[in-house]
Amino acid sequence: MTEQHFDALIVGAGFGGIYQLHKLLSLGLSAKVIDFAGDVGGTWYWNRYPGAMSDTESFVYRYSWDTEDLQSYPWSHHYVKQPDVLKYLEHTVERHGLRKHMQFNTEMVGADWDDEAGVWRVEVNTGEVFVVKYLVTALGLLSKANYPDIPGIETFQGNMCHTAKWRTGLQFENKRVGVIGCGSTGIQVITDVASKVKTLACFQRHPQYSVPSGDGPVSDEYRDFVNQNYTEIMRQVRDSVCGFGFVESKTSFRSVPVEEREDIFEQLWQKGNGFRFMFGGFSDISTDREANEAACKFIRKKISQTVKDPEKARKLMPHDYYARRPLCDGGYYQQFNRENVSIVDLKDTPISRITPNGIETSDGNVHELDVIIFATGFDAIDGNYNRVRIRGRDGKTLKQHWEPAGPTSYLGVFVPEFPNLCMITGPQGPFSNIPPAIELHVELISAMIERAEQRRRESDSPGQNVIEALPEAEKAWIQECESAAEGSLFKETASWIFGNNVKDKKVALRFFFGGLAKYCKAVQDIINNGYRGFRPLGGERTSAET
Ligand code: NA7
Repeated sequence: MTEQHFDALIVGAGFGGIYQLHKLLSLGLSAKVIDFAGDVGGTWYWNRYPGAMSDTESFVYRYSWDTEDLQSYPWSHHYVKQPDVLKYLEHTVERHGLRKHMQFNTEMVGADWDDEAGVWRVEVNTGEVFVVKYLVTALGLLSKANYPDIPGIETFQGNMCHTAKWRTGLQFENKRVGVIGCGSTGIQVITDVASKVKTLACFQRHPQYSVPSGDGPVSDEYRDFVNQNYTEIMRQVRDSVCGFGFVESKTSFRSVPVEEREDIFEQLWQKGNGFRFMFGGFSDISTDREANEAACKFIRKKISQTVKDPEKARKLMPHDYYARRPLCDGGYYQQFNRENVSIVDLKDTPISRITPNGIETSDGNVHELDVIIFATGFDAIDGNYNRVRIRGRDGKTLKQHWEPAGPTSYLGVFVPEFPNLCMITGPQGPFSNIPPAIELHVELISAMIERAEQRRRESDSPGQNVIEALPEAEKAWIQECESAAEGSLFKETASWIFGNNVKDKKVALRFFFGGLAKYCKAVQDIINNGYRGFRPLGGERTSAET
């Protein structure tokens, strides 16, 4: 068993791990990134399914900290597709000389805190053990694939693939293809493959509301404008609620005259983007039932205008709240005008089993297929944490800590009794565009580590210089998250955000819904108040003593 010693081990080589590595190296620390994958990319390494793209616009789906790169790195369209994002992350790693600090095909299997030595001992699948002061987990919000539990799945004689573990080279052209799931991923796959396959059967349990993405090539003038305003754009992102690069509306639905409301929805529809549609025209689509229903009605109208077959249109129309993570697409509903594309409404005829030839529904019909694509989502947020042993002070595992109430944290980053464990986008982090949320976490973690290291150098009791959230701080943050979600229709709508999508998973609030600006302010307040909520570092006085 080989031991490797570093100041920090970072688990995950996606957006979070890459930036964290860069930050820690620039602080003069020794650090290593490991990843189960064969190369960099995180989510974007695995999700290579046809049509995969970010639903955040290109200009804000990137790091803000490398100004020169921000202004010079090319992007051709308003949305970046999976190969573009992967290339961008590879480019960032090369540009900053990070690859030599990374080790791939290496999976964390367990991590134990050694309280006496003040280190984490991290076991990986290669037999090595990493002994580090800081363990930073950049495991990704959406990385553990959720496979459906359908009887007979193992008997299927065609090809099966989950979108989040896409096998490049999987042949679907001119084949009979079935897609299970119509969330963000399902609609992207369906939109992309519909014209390439022989037949496409879309197995849909709950239809979702989707609006156009508004994708298209970027003009030189647009790019010049963005470049000239990048500093202000990135400042606004942090000062906004969702960080999608537009200003959220402060206008309530009811304050707008009835005859003007439809125009606003139409403008949002034309402009594109799911988050803009939900938050850019009215302030209360996700909180006011009447406003929400008006948005639903508008989208349903668009579905009925787009989809020519009234029966297909009926099946595609959602009737629950518009309160899941908002979707956008590049022509999803239009695909159902193709003769070869059908929709199987699983509310009418649930799947009974998978047979060697296809999928059998409760009406006895076997939908014959050559390929089944599972677009069935993720065991999100805590899924990746619960499958490994992470043992903190006194031998308690993170899983045990989270068992009673669901996954909790202080600021989405720190957990009491787990010293020097720092999670990038852990549970109860901001519900927003992901890169800015990641940056905020990396910057907070780096500042905390820098402070602990400084104290360690100054103090004669280095073992005590650990970053550790206090239990009361975690409780207070849970409370903050609860209040921020108060009145949100998201809370009344089942989705992966609360863990409803995975059998036996604890249903709990997994995000801070207060927005990026409030999150930044909360962090700043904590720092300004003597790092409130953290165990004092060795030699420091507690707030009760000062
Ligand atoms: P989602 O949004 O969790 O969607 C998963 C879809 O799969 C959804 O339509 C589910 O239906 C469906 N599903 C899951 N299990 C089954 C079974 N057993 N049978 C039929 N249908 C099933 O995951 P995505 O990957 O699309 O998107 C996740 C996030 O990634 C997205 O929000 C973006 O942030 C990127 P249900 O609605 O549960 O009835």
